[in-house]
Amino acid sequence: MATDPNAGPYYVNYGFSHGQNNPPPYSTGGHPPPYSTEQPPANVPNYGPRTIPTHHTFTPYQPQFVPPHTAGRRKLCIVSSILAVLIIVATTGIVVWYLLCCSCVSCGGERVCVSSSQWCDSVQDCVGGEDESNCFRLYGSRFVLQAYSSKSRSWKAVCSDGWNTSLGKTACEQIGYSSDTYFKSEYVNQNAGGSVGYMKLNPDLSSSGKALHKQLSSSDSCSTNSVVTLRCIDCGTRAAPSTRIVGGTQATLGQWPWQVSLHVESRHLCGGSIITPYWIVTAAHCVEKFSDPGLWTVYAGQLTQTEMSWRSGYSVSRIIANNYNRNTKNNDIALMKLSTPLIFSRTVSPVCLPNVGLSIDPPRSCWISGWGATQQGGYSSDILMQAPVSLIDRVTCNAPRVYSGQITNTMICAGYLQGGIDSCQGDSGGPLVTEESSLWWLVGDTSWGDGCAMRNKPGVYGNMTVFLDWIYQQMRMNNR
Ligand code: 4AZ
Repeated sequence: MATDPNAGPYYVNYGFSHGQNNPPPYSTGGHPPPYSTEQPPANVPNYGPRTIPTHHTFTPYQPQFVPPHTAGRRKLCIVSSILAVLIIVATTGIVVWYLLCCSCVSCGGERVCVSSSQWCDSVQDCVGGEDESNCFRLYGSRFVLQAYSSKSRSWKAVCSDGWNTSLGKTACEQIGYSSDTYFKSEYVNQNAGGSVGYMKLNPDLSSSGKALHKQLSSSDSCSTNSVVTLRCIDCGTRAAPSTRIVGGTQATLGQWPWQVSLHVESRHLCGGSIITPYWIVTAAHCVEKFSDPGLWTVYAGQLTQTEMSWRSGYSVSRIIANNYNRNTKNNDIALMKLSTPLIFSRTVSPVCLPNVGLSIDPPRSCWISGWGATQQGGYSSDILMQAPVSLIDRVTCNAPRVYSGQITNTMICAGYLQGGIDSCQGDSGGPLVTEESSLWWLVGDTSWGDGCAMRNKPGVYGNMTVFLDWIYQQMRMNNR
């Protein structure tokens, strides 16, 4: 990590947002209407201004003489007008119907159109079942449990009436966690839910053996007026006392208990973050050349590389890289699954994944940590280093003199435009975290940058918020 204790923060305040209202799987979004109403057809009659006679003689009961070709033209005119009106009405109707009812979202990789009203309706429409597999999510810093309502095509907080630990464990499994890490369910005032209306457990006892989502119905009332907050894992806390730091400094043991060092052939290559006892988040570019899990050893709970050299680490059973593009550096995230679970302690514990609805907007202050180089082109550090960085909004980071349009929505910039403090070679895959509501959240994974700590070249990190659905999907699909 390249650091300069004298460099100060640079703040620019623009928001960046979650796709928090999308239906469960990835929405293809913004469909243009299938019909354009902009240009009328060329044969539509002309309704331009006509001259209206102001003085005329009215003769009652005297049929006027109309030449035969004029009568035919008038008829044609009336028929065309009626046709034009019908076409406009029909087109408008189709567009309204399309927008209200059938905005399509795709099934996994297939190009099947399943309406958002078919997601989580207990009927499998996608061959892979994607439309029924992502029906619960955790919202905001309080972890409010939300279920997707196919009826209202929106996410609703789950009413706490009738809730219990067993249901909490089931909901955690549906999200992607193991019931082994279940921490707690609590109840909070409905306003914390960030949604209107509820999903409520059916009082009907016959439904209790069914899948959890089938036991819920959308409702306007909830007798306790409280909703479920669900903690699937005790994440984001650290036992170590935090010290005050200006610029980059050496970390102390337990300060970043989710930080791991990833080794190939006994050498530190990349960093990573613990999210569960089995799963590590890292960068896809770290595993691009070394995709065989057998090559890697994971070290947790150690402060120095020297100590790792004589201790044993954890072996890796699976590596799953996202759809990484080495040219654009898009989707630079990967997951490693350990062969044996980590034992959590004062020095080894998970960071929280950023829930939907969590406000983490620039210029929020965050922290980076790692054993990477302490200067551009230099050696990696023996001791774990840490530095404070500020999130930089995408517009600023895409400016011509910064990254000139290279920053996509799968990336976040953090650091300082004046340079001085940054991540560097060897920090890749490691955490960019922030503290909110007394918990630490994973905002990004160290990805790339033009050099280290240079002016107008801040660090670029994978945007964890947009990878959330992918991470949970992988954890659900690879839970054995
Ligand atoms: C790297 O090569 C790397 N300054 C990581 C972070 C940054 C640059 C390079 C950001 O691992």
